[in-house]
Amino acid sequence: MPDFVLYNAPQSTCSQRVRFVLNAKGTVYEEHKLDLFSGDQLKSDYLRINPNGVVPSIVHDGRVVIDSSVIMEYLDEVVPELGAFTPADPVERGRMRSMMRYIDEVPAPAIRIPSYNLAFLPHFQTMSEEEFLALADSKPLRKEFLLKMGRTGFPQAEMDEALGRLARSVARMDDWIAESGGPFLLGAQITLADIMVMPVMVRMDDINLHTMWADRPRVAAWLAAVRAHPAFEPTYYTGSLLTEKYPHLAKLREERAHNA
Ligand SMILES: N[C@@H](CCC(=O)N[C@@H](CS)C(=O)NCC(=O)O)C(=O)O
Repeated sequence: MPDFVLYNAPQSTCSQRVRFVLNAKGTVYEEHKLDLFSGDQLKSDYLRINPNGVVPSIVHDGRVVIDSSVIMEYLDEVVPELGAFTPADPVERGRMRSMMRYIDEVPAPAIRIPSYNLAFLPHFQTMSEEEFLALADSKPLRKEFLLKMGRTGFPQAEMDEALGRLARSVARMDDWIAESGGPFLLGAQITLADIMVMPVMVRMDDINLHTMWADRPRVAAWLAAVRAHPAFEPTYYTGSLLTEKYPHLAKLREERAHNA
């Protein structure tokens, strides 16, 4: 059995961060794919690993580490010989960590709103009100989030607010790249900060929000550089994108390609 066991979900943006680090380091790991719509993350066996009832979680030599950004830092510490994603200079390291905090504060929660409204909502609409309330109640971390969405989706005001936060995040990334000289957020080397925000940007691209960086060539070049990393493809295996699962989103994307 490999030393690392990853519990995750193909389309989960938090899981994609961790898969990228594992793949980039060439780490051998056993992958467990949880079906988040069937509630695998809320089963008692899994709650013993991660009491927050979310993915990802990693078990290393029988010991559990949870929360994607913590797992990324942990992996970079325990597998340092296979490519470091953390700058050696303490000031740069601090800079990377403040970017990571910003990413978890602003764009990472914001992308959930369009993701749920555009892709996941129909799943909840098939439930009765009682089933939906019971499901929300069973979620240790996301009860209020789900109740706010309800079975009609987040209201337009909430959607606009999320899109505003995403646009501000893209502008912030553009500033960081300009300051560092790129192509990555902190300069020539890809760091954990890039990997943190990668799934948000890939998701935005997937759901046609790429227009937010249409006039920001530095951000477009950043995304191209991340996609060119050898860890990108194995991380985004088939089934990792929303357009690969939801035909109505795929159709929008095809129209986009057609009009380009
Ligand atoms: N802060 C946590 C958040 C994890 C999280 O929200 N995971 C989502 C998928 S990206 C999840 O498991 N959702 C399941 C649910 O809402 O029931 C992390 O970064 O690991």
